Amino acid sequence: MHRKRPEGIKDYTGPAGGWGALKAVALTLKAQQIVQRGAQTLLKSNQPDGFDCPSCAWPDPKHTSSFEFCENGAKAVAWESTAKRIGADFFAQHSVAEIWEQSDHWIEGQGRITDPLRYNAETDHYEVVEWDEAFAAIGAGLARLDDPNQAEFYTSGRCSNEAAFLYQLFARLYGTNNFPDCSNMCHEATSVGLPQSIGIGKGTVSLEDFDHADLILSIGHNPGTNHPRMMATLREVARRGGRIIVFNPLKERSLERFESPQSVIEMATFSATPIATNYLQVKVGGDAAALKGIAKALVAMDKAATAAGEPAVLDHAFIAEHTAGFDALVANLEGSDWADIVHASGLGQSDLEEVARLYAQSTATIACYGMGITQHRTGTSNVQQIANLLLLRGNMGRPGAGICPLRGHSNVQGDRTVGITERPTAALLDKIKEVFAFEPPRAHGHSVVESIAAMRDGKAKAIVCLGGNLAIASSDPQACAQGFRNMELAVHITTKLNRTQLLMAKGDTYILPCLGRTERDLQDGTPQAVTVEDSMSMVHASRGFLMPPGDNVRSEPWIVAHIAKATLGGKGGIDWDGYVANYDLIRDKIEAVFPAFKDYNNRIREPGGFHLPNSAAERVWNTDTGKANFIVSPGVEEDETTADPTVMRLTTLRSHDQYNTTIYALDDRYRGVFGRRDILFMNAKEIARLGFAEGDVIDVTTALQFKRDDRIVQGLTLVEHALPDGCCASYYPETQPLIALEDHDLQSLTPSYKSVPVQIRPAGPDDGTERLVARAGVIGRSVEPKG
Ligand SMILES: Nc1nc2c(c(=O)[nH]1)N[C@H]1C(S)=C(S)[C@@H](COP(=O)(O)OP(=O)(O)OC[C@H]3O[C@@H](n4cnc5c(=O)[nH]c(N)nc54)[C@H](O)[C@@H]3O)O[C@H]1N2
Ligand SMILES: Nc1nc2c(c(=O)[nH]1)N[C@H]1C(S)=C(S)[C@@H](COP(=O)(O)OP(=O)(O)OC[C@H]3O[C@@H](n4cnc5c(=O)[nH]c(N)nc54)[C@H](O)[C@@H]3O)O[C@H]1N2
Ligand SMILES: [Mo]
Repeated sequence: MHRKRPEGIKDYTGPAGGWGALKAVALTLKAQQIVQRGAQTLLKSNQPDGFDCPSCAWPDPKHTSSFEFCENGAKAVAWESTAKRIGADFFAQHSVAEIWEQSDHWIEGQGRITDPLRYNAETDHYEVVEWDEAFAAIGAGLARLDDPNQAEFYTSGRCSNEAAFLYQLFARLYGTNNFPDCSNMCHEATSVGLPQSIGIGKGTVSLEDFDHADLILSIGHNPGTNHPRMMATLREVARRGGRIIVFNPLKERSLERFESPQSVIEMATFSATPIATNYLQVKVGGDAAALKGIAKALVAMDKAATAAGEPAVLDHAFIAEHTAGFDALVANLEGSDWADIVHASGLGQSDLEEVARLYAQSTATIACYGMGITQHRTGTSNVQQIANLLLLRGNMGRPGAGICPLRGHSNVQGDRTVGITERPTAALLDKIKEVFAFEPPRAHGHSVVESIAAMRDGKAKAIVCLGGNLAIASSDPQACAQGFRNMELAVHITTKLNRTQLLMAKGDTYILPCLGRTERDLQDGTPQAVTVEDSMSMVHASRGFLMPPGDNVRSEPWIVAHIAKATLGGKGGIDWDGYVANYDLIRDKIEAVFPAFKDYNNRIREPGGFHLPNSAAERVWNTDTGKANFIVSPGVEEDETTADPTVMRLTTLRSHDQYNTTIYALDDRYRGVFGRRDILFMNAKEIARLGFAEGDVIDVTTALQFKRDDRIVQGLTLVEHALPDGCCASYYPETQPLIALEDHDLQSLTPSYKSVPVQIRPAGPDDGTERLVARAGVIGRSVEPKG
C-alpha cells in the first residue's frame, strides 16, 4: 500500500553505510570548497604522523592501520578545514542583530574566524582588536571581580590535554574550581556512577576485548551516526557469530544492517551485514526497569539451577571475592514486581527473560552505552545497573568483558583526566600544590547547570568558554540567554561563530580565534604536537599539518597562557611563555601531577601512544568498601507517574548530519528525513490516539512538574516512526526550550535531555516570545530579534 508522506519524509530501506556514505562525503567536501585538499587531509586522519579526528572518541586499531573511512569523521574534518573565512569585512558588513536573524546552520557555515574581535555596543558590530589589547582588557576584567568564584571557566571536549591542563592551572591559581564542562551534559552520570560501583569513572575495556567477546549489549547509543568507526568492530563481532543485543526505543538502521564502506565485496554486491541479533525497543526512560528485569530473571535462574543441582548462573566466586552489596541487591530484585517492570520498560517479561538466558550463555560480555542511558533523571543509577549486571557474572576485568561508555567529544575524557573537574579530589589538589607551590581553592565549583543558574541569578559575572556553544547545548535556553546577557565579561575561544557568541554581555564580549586539530601549530618556529585520550584510555599525539586559516589565529595553549599572564601577572611564578614555546614542558608538568603519565613525552612518540592504567580492569576496586559495589536502584519509574494519558515522554536526538549544535546539513538519511528537522516522531497508533494524523503541524509543551508557559516549541510536523507507545522523539537542539534547567539527574546533574514529559496540541499562532532555538527547521530564528 502506498501512502503519501509529509514533505521530505521517505521510508529508508537500505542498510547504513555503503555508497550513500561515500556520496555524502563527496558532497561535503564540495560544500566546503575543498575537494582536492580535503581528500588529502582525510588521509592524515588518525594516522601516527597525522591528527586525531575531531569527531568522536572511538579508538583506532593500534592507530597505525590504513585509513579507515568514516563519513561523519570526514564531515567534521571538512567542516573545520573549510576554505571559507570571516574577518574584519564580514563583521563590518553585518551587525550582530542581522546575524542573529540567520539560522545556526548559516551562522557557523560562514567559515573560520581570522581575527580577535571585541563587541561594540554602540554600533552593534564585532570589531577587530589587537591581541594585546584584548588580553589586557580580559585580564583586568577578571582581576576586577570581588571573588574569583564569580567567574565560570567552560570547556568543550575538543581541546587538547595541554590546553586543558594550562586552563585548569590558570583558573585554580586565579582562585576557583568553577569548571562547567560539556561532560556535565554528557557522561557525567558515568563519572559519578562508576566510581561508586567499580572505583573508576571510565570504561574498562580495550579495543582488543571486542575480539574476545561473544555478547555485546548495546544500550542507548547510535554508533552508525555518532561513532561510525565502531561499526567496523560491531560488524566483525557479528560476522564471527557473536551476539549483539540492542536496547533502543528507535530502530536505528546501522544497528540493524550495515554495509561497510571498507569492504569491496559488500559495496559491490550491496550485501549488508546484519548487526543486532535481538532488538528490544525499550520505552524512553525505561532502561532502569529493563535492566532490573534482566537481573531479576538472572537471579531467579541461578536459584533454580542451584536447586536442580545444575551449574550456577551467577559467578559466585567472583561475587564473594570481589563485590559488596550482593544480598541487598538480590533482596531488592526479588522484591520488585514484574508488572511494574513490564509497564515501565515497555518490554515483555519473556523478552527480558530471554535476554537473561542469552546473557547466562555468554562467556564474555561487553556492555556499551551512550546518551540514551546517561541523560535521564536516573542517569547515574542507570549506569550503575549496567555495572550490576556485568558484575553478577564476573564480566569485569577479564578478556572480552567489561563496561564501555561511548564518550562524546574526541578529548572529553582527556580533559577530565588532566584536571578539568568542578569537584576535585583532595589528592588532586594536594598534588597541584606540591608541584606548583600554591594553595589551590578547596571548595567545589560549578558544573554546567550550576553555572547557568549562577549566571541567570546574577551570582556569576564573567565567563570564559574554551570552545563549545554552551547557551545552545545546555537545557533551558531562556536561562542561558538571561545568564550570558548578565555577564560583565564574556570570552569565547573558538574556531567559528555560533549563537552563544551573539548573546552579548552587558559588559565586554570578546571572540578569540584558535587553531583546529588539523592545522599546523608552530611555536618559535617549531611544530608542536598535542595529545588526546580516547574512550578506551589510549593517549596519543595529534599533529595538524594544514596552513592555519589566517596569520592572526593562535593555538589554544597560547591563548590560555596569555589570558593567564594578563590576569595573574607574575602570581605563582608560572613560566607561561616557556610552556607555550615547547609543549613538552606542559606534558612534563602533567606527568608531575598525574604519575600515570609516566615518561609521557617519550611514550607519545611511539606510534599508537600508550594506555593509561585502569584499576577496575585489573580487578583493583578503589571504592569505599575496597570491592566492586552492587548498588540498588530503588524504583523502576523515572518520572512521577501520571495517570494523564496525554503526557508523552520526549527524547532528543542527533541527526545523521550534525555534530552536537553544529548542523552540517538538514538530512537524517537513515531515519528517512530529508531537507528538514522540524518534526516530532511518534508511532501511528499514538498519533491517532491523541487525535492527530501524520503531517499535522503541532506545538509541543512541557508537562508535569516543569510546565511553564514559555516552555514550548512551535510548528513541528508529526511524522510516523516505530517508537514504543507513550514516547516521542525530536531533534536536539531545537527542543531545548522544553527542558528546564532544574530537570536533571539528581546525582550527577546531567540534564534529562532524554526523558522530557511533554504534551502536544494543534499549532497555534506564534506566541511572540523571543526564543534562542525555537522554530525548528529554521534553527534559531528568533521572533523578536535582539542581540
Ligand atoms: N557525527 C556525530 N558524532 C558524534 C556527535 C554528533 O553530534 N555527531 N556527538 C558526539 C558526542 S558529544 C556524544 S556524547 C556522542 C553521542 O552519541 P550517542 O550516545 O549515540 O547519542 P544520541 O544521538 O544522543 O543518541 C543516543 C541513542 O539513544 C537512543 N535513546 C534515546 N532515548 C533513549 C532511552 O531512554 N533509552 C535507550 N536505551 N535509548 C535511548 C536514541 O534513539 C539514539 O539511538 O557522539 C559523539 N559523536
Ligand atoms: N537536548 C539535548 N541537548 C544536548 C545533548 C542531547 O543529546 N540533547 N547532548 C549534550 C552533549 S552529549 C554535549 S557533549 C553537549 C555539547 O556541548 P558543546 O561542546 O558546548 O557544543 P558543540 O556543539 O560541540 O560546540 C560546537 C562549537 O565548538 C567550537 N569549536 C569547534 N572546534 C573547536 C576547536 O577546535 N577549538 C575551539 N576552541 N572551539 C571549537 C565551534 O565554535 C562550534 O560552534 O551538548 C549537550 N546538549
Ligand atoms: Mo557529548
